Amino acid sequence: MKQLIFTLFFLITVLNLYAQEEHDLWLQKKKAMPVNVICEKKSATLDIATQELQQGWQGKSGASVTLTIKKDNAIKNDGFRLGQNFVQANTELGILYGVYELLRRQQTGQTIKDEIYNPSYEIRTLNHWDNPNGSIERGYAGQSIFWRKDSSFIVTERDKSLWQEYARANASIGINGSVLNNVNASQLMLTTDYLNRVKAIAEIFRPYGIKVYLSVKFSSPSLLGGLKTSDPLNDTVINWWRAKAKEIYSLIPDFGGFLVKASSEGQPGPQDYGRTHADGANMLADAVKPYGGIVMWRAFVYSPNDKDRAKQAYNEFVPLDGKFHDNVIIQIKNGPVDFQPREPFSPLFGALKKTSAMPELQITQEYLGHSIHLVFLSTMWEECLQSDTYQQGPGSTVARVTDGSIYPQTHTAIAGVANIGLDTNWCGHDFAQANWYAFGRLAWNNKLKSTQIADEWIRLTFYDAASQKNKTANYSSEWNESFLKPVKQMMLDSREAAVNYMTPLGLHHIMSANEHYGPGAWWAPPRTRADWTPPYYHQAATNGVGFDRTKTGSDAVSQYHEPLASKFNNVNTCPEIYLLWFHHLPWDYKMKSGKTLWDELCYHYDKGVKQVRQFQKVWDKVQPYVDSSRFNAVQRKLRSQAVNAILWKDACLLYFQQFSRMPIPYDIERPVNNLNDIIANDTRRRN
Ligand code: GCW
Repeated sequence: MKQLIFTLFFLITVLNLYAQEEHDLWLQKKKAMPVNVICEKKSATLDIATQELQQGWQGKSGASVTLTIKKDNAIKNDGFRLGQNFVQANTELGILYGVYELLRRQQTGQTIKDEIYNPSYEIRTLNHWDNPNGSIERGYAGQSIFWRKDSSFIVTERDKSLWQEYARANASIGINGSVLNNVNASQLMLTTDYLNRVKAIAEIFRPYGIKVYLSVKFSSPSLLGGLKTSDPLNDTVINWWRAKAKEIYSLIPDFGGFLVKASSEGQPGPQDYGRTHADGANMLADAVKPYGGIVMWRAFVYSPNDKDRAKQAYNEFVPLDGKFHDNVIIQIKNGPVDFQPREPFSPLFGALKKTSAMPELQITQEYLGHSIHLVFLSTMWEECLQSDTYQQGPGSTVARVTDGSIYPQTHTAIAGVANIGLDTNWCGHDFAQANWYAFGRLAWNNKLKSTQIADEWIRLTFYDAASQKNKTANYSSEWNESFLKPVKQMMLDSREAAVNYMTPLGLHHIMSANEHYGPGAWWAPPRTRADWTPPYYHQAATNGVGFDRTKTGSDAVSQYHEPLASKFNNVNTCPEIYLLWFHHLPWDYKMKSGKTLWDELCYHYDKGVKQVRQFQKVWDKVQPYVDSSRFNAVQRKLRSQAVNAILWKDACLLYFQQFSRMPIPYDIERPVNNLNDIIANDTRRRN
């Protein structure tokens, strides 16, 4: 009996330890060297900075590090100057960020020289699509860390410690804002119970420099306040919002502001009252202005009447350029349709010239295999941020037209839709943590390369320094060769692999309806909005496939500056990665490779599957370097990913083959699923 209890106790402790590694993200506990921290001032933020140094110092044993707050014009916002033994900044938060950078550089073996680090964006936020009942829209890692189903508003010790860990993780990568609820917002969020909980969250976040924001429902004055209208130009409505802002700021003096999804996918908005987005955004912006708040107004709008959904945000917002107040920022998804595995950048970037514009990226993998597929999204975001809009000639990248480099913006910002939930590992998939990390790093420095980000993340998350002692003398070089190198390559290839087995050559929006996980190119029940059905996007027919957005088609190409408009318009110069986004082409169209379009499509799907099969081999081989809990979890997920990749390939090839009427090249593995079965399963799952 005694033995059994002991064994159980041992097992639980070991399991907990393992879970702890998943839970600690890129902030794995390290054995620290003694360090002497010299800091003249005292504050909660500076105490954290000091403590972090003491707990994580990897430099010379007994070294002294000075933390100095001193005005320096070369340092912007919460930027900092860093040397081996000092951090200097204009603000306390700058000191904290500098400390995290110093420790990161020590832990990842990067050089530390006297250098200034300035953030690319002033506001770097996570958007949580968390509902008041604790569920998360497009969340794949458990329930909300902020809200609970039982609508109990008691703030527990567990809540507090989780929020603190979350705040610390964010601060360590420079994130400084959290929108705490879904953009499909509930008016409940503005009631006293919820606002008091927001206050409690803000108090935990404050020393880490994380401001809280809320998504608001535009019709709240009617729904909550009982007003007859929520018309943004109506005085009682204006006063209702002013009073609400006053109430919020009396609870949370550093409240960040509002995020708004309005007149979009059925959400109420100014257009319900015959007003414009500018009328709506400005009214809210004026309400928070006296307190220094901002409004992030989403440009994610489309209606079923338009012939091309991809054009609509541009059409609605460009005429309003210059009409928004200076504390409004237009939040624009990276692509013109949705967060697809690949889209060209939204043409709104580079079109707005007198309005602050901010990119919205999706960290949660709604269209990229949820928390089942291993997909490192950094390369996708890098592709978007480095896309040239040509707004002011070559070099006007999305990064530069949003970070204030091309024209002055009153505020600069970037948002990432979070993938965080109550799961022990926060993100559902251990590798999905890398996407949270990558978002923060790119928000801080939008010129960073994905290879550096992956390198840092792997070292911080998986390198077990303690194990060096138990193993060979040159464990670190062995680890670099046998773990870091192959795992990094797998991560860097993973997004292209997903594009290959899901939506190659510019295909998009052909996923299964509702849950957006598997394939669903066929889905088009009668009386469904066409722009919610895949055939609207792929346009497959016997004469070919793809959406004609050329000048003779929907003319979406003309929303881009030259020379891009002409480049996309001409089938010979359009990059093949965007081919079927911009062109409808016959199945036997000759590709650059010499293959027909049909064959090329088949080989892309096949390649995607092969890449995932390869990832499985890579992972199996690195087993000696990973704790068994994370090893097994990732191995299981890779198996599911492979099954799903094969399903995508089979479904898409068999479905499109009905139109191409051409054989699948004979050197490609034959489908193992029947199209009818796939469709039947898909339909069953949805009913
Ligand atoms: O991609 C779609 C999602 C919705 C989401 C919407 C949006 C929050 O399927 O779940 O709603 O985008 O971004 O507003």
